[in-house]
Amino acid sequence: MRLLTALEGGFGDAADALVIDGHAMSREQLLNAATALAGRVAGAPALAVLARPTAETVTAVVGGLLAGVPVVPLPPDSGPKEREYILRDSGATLLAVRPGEQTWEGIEALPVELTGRAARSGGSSGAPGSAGGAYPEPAPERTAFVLYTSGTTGAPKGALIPRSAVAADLDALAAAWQWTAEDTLVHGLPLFHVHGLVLGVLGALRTGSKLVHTGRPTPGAYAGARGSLYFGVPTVWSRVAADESAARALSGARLLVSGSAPLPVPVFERLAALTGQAPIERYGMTETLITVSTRADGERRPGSVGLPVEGVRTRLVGEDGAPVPRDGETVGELQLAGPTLFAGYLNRPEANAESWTADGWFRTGDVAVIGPDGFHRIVGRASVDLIKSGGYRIGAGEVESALRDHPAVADAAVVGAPDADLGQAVVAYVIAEGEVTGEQLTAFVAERLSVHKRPRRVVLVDELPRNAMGKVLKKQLLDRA
Ligand code: MCA
Ligand code: AMP
Repeated sequence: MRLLTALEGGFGDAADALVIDGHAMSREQLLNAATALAGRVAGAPALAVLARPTAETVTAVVGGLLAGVPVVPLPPDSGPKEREYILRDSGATLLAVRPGEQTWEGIEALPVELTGRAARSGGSSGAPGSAGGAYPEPAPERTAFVLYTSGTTGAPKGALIPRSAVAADLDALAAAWQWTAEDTLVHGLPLFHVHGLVLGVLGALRTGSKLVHTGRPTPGAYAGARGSLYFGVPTVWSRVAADESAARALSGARLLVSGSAPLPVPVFERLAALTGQAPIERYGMTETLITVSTRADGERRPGSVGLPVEGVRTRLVGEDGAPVPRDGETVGELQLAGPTLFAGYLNRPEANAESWTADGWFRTGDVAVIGPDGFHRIVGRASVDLIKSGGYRIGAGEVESALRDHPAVADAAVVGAPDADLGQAVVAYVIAEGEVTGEQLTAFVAERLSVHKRPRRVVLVDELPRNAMGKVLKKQLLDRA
């Protein structure tokens, strides 16, 4: 079975089957343009895509997938430090861009044309391997994506996501959410993460639902889109809930789905009151895709992410390594197994060894509780050094290292402080040894890494609290923040 089952007919088509930031495409137009692109990337070790929310990005991603070439989405605002690392580590030789756009030294620009000749009329696209020009389906174990995601320290790690994991996850979510070709999916999430790209684009191309990408995930854009199925991170939902008329405009939707970070209970309740329906909350990770969710036909409990999706198994393990009872009270580290899991981190044998238990379970690093009824509640993260801000995963170590690159910074410690809008906000405590302002340091990080990794607040201090071993006491900093 093909990964993008709905791309090649059988699900009907429409001139506006996909609307990406105002640009409408039929599925046939997408298939033609992507097939033409696939002919130019086939055989490349990896295809990087400058992942702005555009029709070109969607075309490039689909082209890479058709050709069986691993796709490496590059955050469009990533600065040189992050960008150079991702391009080098992934081994990408091509970067999909808009026609006429320049790339950086060391990587070849691949302009994405939105017009392509018919893919299924006699092989005119030049794609090898089958009659009609369509590509043979690559093996399910082949890598669909290399998705870069932050760890507690160091540069981001490239998670290798097999095609089979994407297919298994989308099918499990379609079952949990009764997601079909009758739906119109609406969201405005970035296209370089699982949420916006795998669920938010490939989901539509597998289920056959229409897709409206709003460019930005603003309450007004969601309200105006008239969809049946909406995706958002909690920051998006809390902004919708604060905008009464936008929230009421969603009352005709079938399902509002939240994920990527904990949905605060007051936001859940306000959304339910204003739209007439309780949101679905689901839990996931770049490395595992979406593994636990409440169901369209089941209970939607505030503060809970529900039950494992089809094929996924979960367990809780205590600090001593022993199993934790499913009593709704005892916390443990959540571990996962199943067909939606990644194949490992690229070029990171140590991280791979640390991530898996001897008996083959993936350690999420999330702390959870499971009730006797099987409902899962995510309590927090085991490490203070992984921050979730606006649904983005940000490693404290990566931001600290960028700050230390500034000539006026002697040392820095970064924490995620509670924030009503973003869930957590990146706050940096910095020991400066020269003249520098917080704004300058914020801009420095935004330029070198990604804008969303920048500190929202910089506190200049004379010293950092440390324990006897010299380790910074982040809990103390959090109390101050
Ligand atoms: C601000 N800006 C700056 C600076 N400060 N630019 C340069 N330098 C600066 N110092 C600009 C930004 O570029 C942006 O411009 C604008 O100001 C606003 O920035 P920001 O405050 O970051 O945006 P926001 O509106 O507050 O963002 C909130 C958001 C965003 C829209 C909710 O955080 C977001 O899209 N989150 C989604 C993250 C996500 O998809 N995570 C999924 C991970 P401009 O407006 O021009 O861009 S996958 C996952 O977690 C798993 C699998 C799961 O479970 O889903
Ligand atoms: P990422 O790698 O960006 O996909 O981030 C994955 C992390 O996001 C998980 O390990 C969790 O800490 C967090 N996360 C995702 N969904 C939820 C949720 N519904 N509730 C709480 N945390 C979540």
